[in-house]
Amino acid sequence: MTGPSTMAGIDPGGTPPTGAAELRALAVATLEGNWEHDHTVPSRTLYPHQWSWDSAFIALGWAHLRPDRAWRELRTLFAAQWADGRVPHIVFNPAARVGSYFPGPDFWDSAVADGAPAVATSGLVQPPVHALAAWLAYRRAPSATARSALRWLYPRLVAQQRYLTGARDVGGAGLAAIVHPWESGLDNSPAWDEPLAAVPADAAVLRAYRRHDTTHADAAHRPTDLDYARYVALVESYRAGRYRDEGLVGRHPFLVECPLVNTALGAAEHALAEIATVVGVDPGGHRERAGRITAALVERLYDPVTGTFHPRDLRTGRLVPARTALGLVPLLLPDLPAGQVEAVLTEARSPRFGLAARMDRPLPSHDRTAPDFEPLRYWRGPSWLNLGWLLWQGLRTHGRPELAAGLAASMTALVATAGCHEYFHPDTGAGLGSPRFGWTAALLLDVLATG
Ligand code: 2M8
Repeated sequence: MTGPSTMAGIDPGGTPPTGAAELRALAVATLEGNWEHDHTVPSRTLYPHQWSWDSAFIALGWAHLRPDRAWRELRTLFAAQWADGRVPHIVFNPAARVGSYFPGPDFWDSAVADGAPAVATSGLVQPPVHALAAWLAYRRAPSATARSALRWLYPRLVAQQRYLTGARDVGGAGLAAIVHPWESGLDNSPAWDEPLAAVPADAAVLRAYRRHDTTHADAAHRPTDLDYARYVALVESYRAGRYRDEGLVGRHPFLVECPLVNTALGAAEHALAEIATVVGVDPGGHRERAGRITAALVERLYDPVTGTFHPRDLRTGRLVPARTALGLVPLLLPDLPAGQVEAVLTEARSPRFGLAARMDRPLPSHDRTAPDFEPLRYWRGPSWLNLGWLLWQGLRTHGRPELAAGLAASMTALVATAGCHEYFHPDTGAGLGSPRFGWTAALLLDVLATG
């Protein structure tokens, strides 16, 4: 692995800059420092392999800078796609130090599955934001090379959708179910507490393994040992069935329909309709599927009583009561009905999330008025740029430029004050988690370039 590099005299670990040009240079230096021959690591310390949704966001950042790397990033990820269409959430770099991440390739043992690629991967997925990222990357930097990359990606993105709406439609209503909190990307969100409580595990499981995250990050910011034991137990359950999805009901203890995963699924069909037009395919089927996903999302995950979206626990049939930032993400869907658009905007502007044309504090990942809001623990309160970016896209899609500008200013200020951290304190804006974090840099570049 190469060490962090610097560009334009900017040290990604040094004092954060304030001007737009300096900020851009910091983001560029961060991406350059995390580039690893054919992909970008989220972080050199905590996450030394390729992560699926990180790569989608990161590709969008590269499109502003080195479009060749945007397409390389996505090609590397999709080269590890499984025969059933799933895009693994981690693609392991064989050159990375053995033991540099837990759970590593031995633990996942992807070779037990039929149709896994030659390279070692995890067996889970992450939110399918890749079609959207590929489409936006193309729009930001259209070229013949980009068109040919889209032609290569298109059937693979379609296969990804087919997997999620086929094998993963456990609830039978046209939405994808997740089998692990890691599949949501918001691993430790309070949204998963209730469904996770049903997963049998005790912290002793961890004595058989060694966590690495708490060596690189403050344990008080990371999931508890008991939650981590449940994460491990869930992987063991899925792996024991060789990562097959048939008959998950009854044998797998965590099955949830997540608003973010399913918003990404719908947004992907909208993006695929655009990509289809570029590559010369009829976009009609994608538009129809997008409409069906949005309708199912509203029908199954919107609660008219709370006025926001919640995950649905398929084992109990109930919506999970926690009001997290997951509830705001459906605004990304261009065909979200007006009633839900207004409801999400009301939720976002409430004291729970504080969205405003002039924001006094960053967007939190969880309801800041909730008793289980934790400003330091990851995904349970801190502010993340990818959640901000998804909401920012939604605000622009639904014609709310003042709110979009307020959110963009808040995200920019976070990096200007603290640097390209993984996440930020939701009150003070202090940088938390890993420094020099890939998607923070990439999405900042997109916000700065798009205004
Ligand atoms: C975090 O997840 C990994 C497991 O996949 C971890 O905690 O070790 C999450 O923030 C996830 O959304 C992200 O993709 C990953 C890499 O940045 O880190």
